[in-house]
Amino acid sequence: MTLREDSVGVEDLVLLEPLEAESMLRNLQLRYENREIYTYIGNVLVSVNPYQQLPIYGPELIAKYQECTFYELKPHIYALANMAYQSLTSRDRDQCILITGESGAGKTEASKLVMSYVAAVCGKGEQVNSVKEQLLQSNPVLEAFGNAKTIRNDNSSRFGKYMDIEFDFKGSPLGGVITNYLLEKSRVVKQLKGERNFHIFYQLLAGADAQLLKTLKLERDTSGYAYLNREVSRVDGMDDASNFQSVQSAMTVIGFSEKEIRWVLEVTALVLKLGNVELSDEFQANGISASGISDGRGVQEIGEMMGLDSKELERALCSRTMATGKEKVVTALNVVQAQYARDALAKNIYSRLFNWIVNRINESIKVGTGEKKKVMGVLDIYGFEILEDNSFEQFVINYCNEKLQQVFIELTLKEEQEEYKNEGIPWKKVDYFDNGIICNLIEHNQRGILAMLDEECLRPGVVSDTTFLAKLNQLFSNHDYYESKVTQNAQRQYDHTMGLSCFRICHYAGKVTYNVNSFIDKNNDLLFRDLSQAMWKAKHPLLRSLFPEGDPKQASRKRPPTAGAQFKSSVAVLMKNLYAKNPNYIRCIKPNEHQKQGQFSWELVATQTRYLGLLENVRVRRAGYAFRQGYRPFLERYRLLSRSTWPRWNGGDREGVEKILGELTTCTSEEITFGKTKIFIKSPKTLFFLEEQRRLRIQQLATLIQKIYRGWR
Ligand code: AOV
Ligand code: MG
Repeated sequence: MTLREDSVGVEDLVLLEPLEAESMLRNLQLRYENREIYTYIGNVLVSVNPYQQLPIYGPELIAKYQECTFYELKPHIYALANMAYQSLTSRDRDQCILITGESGAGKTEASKLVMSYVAAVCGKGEQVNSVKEQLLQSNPVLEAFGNAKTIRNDNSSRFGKYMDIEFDFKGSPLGGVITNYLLEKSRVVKQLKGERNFHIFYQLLAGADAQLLKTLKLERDTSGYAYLNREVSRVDGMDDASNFQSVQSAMTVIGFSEKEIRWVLEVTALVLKLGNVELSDEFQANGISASGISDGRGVQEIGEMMGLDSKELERALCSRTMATGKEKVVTALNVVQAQYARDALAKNIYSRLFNWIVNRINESIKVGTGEKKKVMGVLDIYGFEILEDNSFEQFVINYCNEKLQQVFIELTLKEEQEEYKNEGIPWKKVDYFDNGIICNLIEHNQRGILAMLDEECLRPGVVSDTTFLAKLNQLFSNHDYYESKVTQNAQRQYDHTMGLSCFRICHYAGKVTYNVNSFIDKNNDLLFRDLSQAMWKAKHPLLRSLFPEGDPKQASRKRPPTAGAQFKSSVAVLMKNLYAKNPNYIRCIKPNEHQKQGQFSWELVATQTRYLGLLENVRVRRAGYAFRQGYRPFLERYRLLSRSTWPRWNGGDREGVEKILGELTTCTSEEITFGKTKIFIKSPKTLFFLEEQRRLRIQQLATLIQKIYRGWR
């Protein structure tokens, strides 16, 4: 390991001197410019997206990293994956790999590199290989249905993913479980300028043969579909048609039957076709407009494909049944409402299809409950988001990141503490920012923002985003991490960038202003009962199974949990899962906004390092001892510096290390501490000094050898 500060900077930020935001950035930049995209903070891996294929991956390097310990070779994702896999197998500790970073920072690529590393080093044999294939092939399927081109990333994951890979006692994979979080379903019906819908739609239209298109009643041309942004249909370097073939074969490898694949494609086609259902004002009575479907053929085809009378579908789209007591009242929807209903249906069909696919994959890769398993979890989840306009989605995403930061700090500290205890070194308290108060502000069971939102959603009477906001403003008027126009006015702090319908949270990563518009609607996430009932009547087996609540027998069932409540409980499950495991972190950084190689935007990286809390991470790590290493490797490295240990040393490892340090340095016990198995060094300077001495000594030895060699000649 190169511990000197040389042309490519330090390989471990813990050794940075002086430690400031600026020196940290400079170091990352220097390394990036030298194509060194990986840097450590202790055992945390920082990865800067190279936006180019570097010759640093593949079987040969995997083999190399497999044989070495963590710090022996250059920082690399393989070293991290290796460390996790080794502690899983040899120390029998369940592991999790947490990959965070903003959109386009390289999380998904990192998760695939980890998976490919593990697949390459774990077990062999026909059975094992088939499990590996299934696990690896889940990626292209989930990416087809869950990824899309956005302004930030041509292959952006629009869902969060956590995957447990399960191993037997020998370390061979048995299977796994995938959990998905919050698919961005609004994309199904609308995309921002320059963005695309989910990849699968384009793959299907480009890759299906004429026969399949005909059966699905689709046209090849993407411009004929209202749900597909007309201005972008292709992505540079992405071959939709050939990806379509890969997705289908991946589904087959995973275990989808031919029939199931057909169902999935049919439901996908249905969503596209729904977008083309045109609604118009059909008639006006008593001054109230009602909607009707203007394109009869389209709806006829959809009905046929769904196995549902098209009149029934039309009724469900254009009217709403309300039950008041025992009576049912049917009201006609106006065009805007009917369009809303149509889009809600399309979004629901698609997001439920996505969940169904995840469940179907899980069925294939599921491991029997009886077996004792070791688990490696891989989390690839959206990073902290501050957009120009932040809504409910950003709110829950940022909440999740707030929780992850909490896990991060707590587990990093816990790990440090444990190491000190194991090594018999006294623990000193470390000061750090505890974001528990912000988590609480959001998630408190009775008084948190999510609880307030639920209360508003369930409250009878007139509720609106405004009443919700008023409630928050009142409740949190004195909260240190909550701001609103109202609290600002009270404190005479006028901030004109903040609108009336906004509230602001001071997250650990920075302040974010949320606009409450549509919070209630998005949290309710209700589909008109007419629509779910109609879907349940459809004969299409998959479509029907997606709407169990449409079963009239279920009609009186309890209201489903709100989107916020669902998200909160899935985050809680995730946290419990993570706390039970040994964490390994990959912090991904996006170097520029243009998806271009070689460009390092100082500002952009500075913001991300702040969101990721990297400086805090280094501080925690350095609060005690910046560097620690087992006695044996330390002795091997610096043996040549002392006459006592060079050229021969017959004593114990620890004594050897004591001899070297005693001869070379005048360090106090404050600076150097001897643990049970490791030497702990407080300041990087001591280490740089040793490294420099080692470099000089090697030079000296080399000259000596040359002289002897010349003498011989
Ligand atoms: P993300 O997962 O963090 O974004 P990706 O993993 O999709 O980001 O990375 C974005 C793109 O960067 C990839 O498609 C690659 O082109 C490139 N890239 C990332 N990592 C590497 C690497 N190690 N080597 C070469 N190219 C890389 V998002 O899913 O948008 O949050 O929601
Ligand atoms: Mg991704």
